[in-house]
Amino acid sequence: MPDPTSSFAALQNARLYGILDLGYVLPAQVESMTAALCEGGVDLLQLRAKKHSSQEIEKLARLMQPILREYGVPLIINDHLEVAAVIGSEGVHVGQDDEAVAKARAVVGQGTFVGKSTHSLDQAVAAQAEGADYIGFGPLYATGTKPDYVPIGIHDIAEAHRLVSLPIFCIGGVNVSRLPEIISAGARRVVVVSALLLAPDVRVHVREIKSLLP
Ligand code: 3NM
Repeated sequence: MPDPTSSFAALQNARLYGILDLGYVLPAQVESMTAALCEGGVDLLQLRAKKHSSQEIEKLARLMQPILREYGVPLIINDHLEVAAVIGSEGVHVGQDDEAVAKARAVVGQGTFVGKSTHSLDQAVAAQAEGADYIGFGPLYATGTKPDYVPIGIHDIAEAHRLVSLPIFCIGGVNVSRLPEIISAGARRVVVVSALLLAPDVRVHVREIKSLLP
């Protein structure tokens, strides 16, 4: 079982949240990619797999766990609440269903943190009221990782931080060249997916993004 005190503390301190998305990474590369992201210095890592079975996700998550534990990086499972519960991941992430946070908590228990995707200020405030432990806020820009989502831009980032006291992870099209404007708009924490996973040298790229964050 994860130590909830240290994983909740890691969440509070996190600046760079990586997602190992199986749309970009082959199952055979999951361990080496996890190690590269950790060596570079991601603070949190989610496993996201939209087209894989629960059994496959569980198997891959179990391969990631020893590597993540070595680096003290919490593992967050996207959507698959039962997998999160069975493997004892530190966190779980859910989408915009009503009651998503309560449902997730009922399955994973109090020791696992629950994050929720939000796509507007109203949704951000609602997610806090619903009891989420952190929120994703985006997509800031159009992104091939979630092509059917309309970008919300960067103008509401500062207001989101005024309205919501939870950790807010800005997401969607975040990359090195956009980071300065995202940070100027008020972001303190980001999620980066394709820009990290497709980087020629993942470790170097993680370090570069971390060095640019406040
Ligand atoms: N969720 P990239 S945007 C998984 O807005 C995800 O909730 C989003 O990938 C949201 O860094 C997104 O490659 C994709 O743009 C982020």
